[in-house]
Order: sequence, then C-alpha cells, then structure tokens
Amino acid sequence: MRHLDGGTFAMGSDEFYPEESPVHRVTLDGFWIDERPVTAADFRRFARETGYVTVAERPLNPDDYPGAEPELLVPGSLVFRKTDGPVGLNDFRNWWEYVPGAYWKKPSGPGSTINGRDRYPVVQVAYEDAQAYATWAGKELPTEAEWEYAARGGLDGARFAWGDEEVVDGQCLANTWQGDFPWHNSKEDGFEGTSPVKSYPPNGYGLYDMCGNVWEWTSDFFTMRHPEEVEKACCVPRNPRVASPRSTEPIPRRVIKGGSHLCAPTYCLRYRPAARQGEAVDTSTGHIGFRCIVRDA
Ligand SMILES: [Ca+2]
Ligand SMILES: [Ca+2]
Ligand SMILES: [Cu+2]
Repeated sequence: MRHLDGGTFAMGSDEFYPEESPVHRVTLDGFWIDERPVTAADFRRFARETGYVTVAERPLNPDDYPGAEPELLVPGSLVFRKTDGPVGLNDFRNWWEYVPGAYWKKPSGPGSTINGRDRYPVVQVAYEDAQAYATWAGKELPTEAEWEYAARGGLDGARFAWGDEEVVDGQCLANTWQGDFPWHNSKEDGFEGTSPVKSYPPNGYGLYDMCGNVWEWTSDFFTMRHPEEVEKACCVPRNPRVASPRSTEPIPRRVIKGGSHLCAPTYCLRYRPAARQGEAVDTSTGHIGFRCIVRDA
C-alpha cells in the first residue's frame, strides 16, 4: 500500500460528461491505498480462507427481479462479447451478455478460468463482494473523493492520471480500447482484455492501473452531479461521502471509477480520474474490480 497525506484538491471536471461537474474543492484526511487492484490470487486466498460465496454464484430470488425472464434468474454474470461488426452504441446489450455460470473463477463463463491469471485483477465481483473482501483484509473501500484524489497522483486538474495528453511519446499509459468499439480492437496498448496489474507506469503517487484495466468500486452512492463549489475556504467539505441512495431505483447504484479496458475514445472517454459511473450494487461484470484503503487513525 502507499500512504497519501491529506490535502485539498479539485474534484470533478467540467470538460467531459455532465455527471463529472461541477469542479469543486474537497479536503481529505490521509489514508493508505492499495498500489494496484485486488488480483485473482488475492481474491482466491480470501475465498479459500472464508468460504465466501459471491453474489454471482448465489441463486436469485424472483421477488427481487419482478418481470425478469425466468431463464435469466440463474446465477451468472455479465460477459463482454466482441461483435462481428459495427453496432448501435446506444444499447449496451449489443455487447454485454448475461452468462449463467460466469463468476470470479470463470470470468467468461463455463470453460473459462483464472488459472495462470494470478496477477490479473479479480473481476465479476459485485459491491457486496468487494466490501466483504475489504473487511476480511482489515481495510475499507474508498469513497469516490478518496479514489479520485489518489488517481490524480498530485496533478490537480489534469485530464488523465499522468497529465493532459492521452498518449505520451507514442506510449499508451493505461489499458483501454484502441480501434472501433465494440468490434475492432487494435490493441496498441498490448492487451485485448484485462492486463496483469502493474503493466503500465504508476501515477505520481506510485499507484498502478487507477485508470483503465478495470473499473473500481467506491463506497459512494451515485448522484447525477457533484455538489456546487463552496465560496469560502472554511466551508470546503471534509471527507465527503454519499452514504445513502439519492434515488428510488429498486437496486441502488454506487459509483465506479477509472474506466476499463473497454473504454474507447470514440465511445466512452472515461479512463480519467474525474470520470464516474453508477453501477447497480448487485451487478458483476468482466470489467469491474476494486482496491482497498486504510484511513489514518
Ligand atoms: Ca487494451
Ligand atoms: Ca482501474
Ligand atoms: Cu468506459
């Protein structure tokens, strides 16, 4: 883990998507943060020691999913399927498939495996699974503000975790998607799917894979935008968190951060510290993982 001193930073961005705005100051106390996402090997150790069963492995209660097709009410997870050619980008069902039997050990479904993938981020974990791991490890999940502060690596206001330019000296600095999503991946960054953690240089705080590779769960519930910047320095929020759902969705959404290997500039420019998305807490997919923190006492 790496220790970050507390401080004040500009959270959010006014340059990209509306949910990232407005930019507003936030003050945080110091904390330790995992220098990389939790890996498949880490999660295997947790599952072995505790016998923990993830959300994707548990039988579904039809009462929780009124109107759902019965064949979808079997344990499983969302798996990305590259398409044969261009498809409409406004319907994610064109490339996400609910695969019965997909879970963290078989991330693409029956027949897939994490053998040989110890250093890859664990995926197919729902919020509750990430939370259970963190508790077992004696850690916690970061708030959105903590995660973003860490991802910025001290470069206040920069677009990316490494600066303002997407590609530096012709080098990709995160695992994202190059080419035409979701059918043609030119892999200029070396990887089609997830990549072993630490495959790219760390940010200014020595943290790897904050952006790209896998999205990461945070403990905040999702809001459509950030609170307004406060006028007076005295009133800058300290250690802000969104601890209860702000909407009446049947399944609440928490904030995920940092984008993934499926972010293509032409479709989703979210491999940035300010980027955010709401994800239903019971959802597990092949592009969401997490990392943990320990707050200063
Ligand atoms: Ca890639
Ligand atoms: Ca990441
Ligand atoms: Cu994306």
